[in-house]
Amino acid sequence: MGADLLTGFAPVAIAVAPDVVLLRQFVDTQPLRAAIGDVVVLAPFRHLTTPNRGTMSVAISNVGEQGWHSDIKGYRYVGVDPMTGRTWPTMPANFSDLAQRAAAAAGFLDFNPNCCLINRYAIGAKMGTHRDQDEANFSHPIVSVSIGLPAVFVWHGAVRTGTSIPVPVEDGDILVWGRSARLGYHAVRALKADSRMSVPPFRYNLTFRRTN
Ligand code: MD3
Ligand code: FE
Repeated sequence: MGADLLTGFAPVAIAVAPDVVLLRQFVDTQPLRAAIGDVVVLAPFRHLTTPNRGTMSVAISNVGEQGWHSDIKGYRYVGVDPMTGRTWPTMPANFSDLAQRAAAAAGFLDFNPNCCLINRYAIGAKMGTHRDQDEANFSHPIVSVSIGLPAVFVWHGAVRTGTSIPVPVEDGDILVWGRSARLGYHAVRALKADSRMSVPPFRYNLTFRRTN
């Protein structure tokens, strides 16, 4: 495989577990940050309420035909943003192109996501162990792009309490998982302050999915 045109680094695909592929330093995130800044004017970041009446430490927004939402009624996808009453912003072309390209590099051809959840982690924010199961079709992979401060993903696999594999991820890293790993349990550890990229002190994650 040749040097990556965007980053100048040789792309390296690492198998974290069966059907879980990490693409380190796959993308220059600067254009992605610009696109995030544009879309959150239309669909602002918000801290959602969970069915057990907690508040998520991660702030979220969405782009695409559908958006992931949570309130006391449960987790689900919605075509209209409950905060604004408008449809979600159109998925930027550089988002969908990247998701398709990363999925293909990880061995998942023809991925065509219809939504992208944008997560924003401030220092201390975390995501507890869960699996992505609110979609109507699990035959599609998921592509996750890390932007900004480094974090530690944790892969548990088929059993919530199973052996955990910590995966440190940095700006520009992409994780792709599907097939036997599609319903695997995973988490993100509490974000720590890090001198590598302190302004702004956030980690963003783009999670591309096909819901149908
Ligand atoms: C695969 N968000 O929004 S990576 C979600 O970083 C969500 O914000 C993560 O999980 C985030 O539902 C996206 C998901 C993940 C985490 C750890 C893993 C996938 C993994 C470890 C190994 C393999
Ligand atoms: Fe998840």
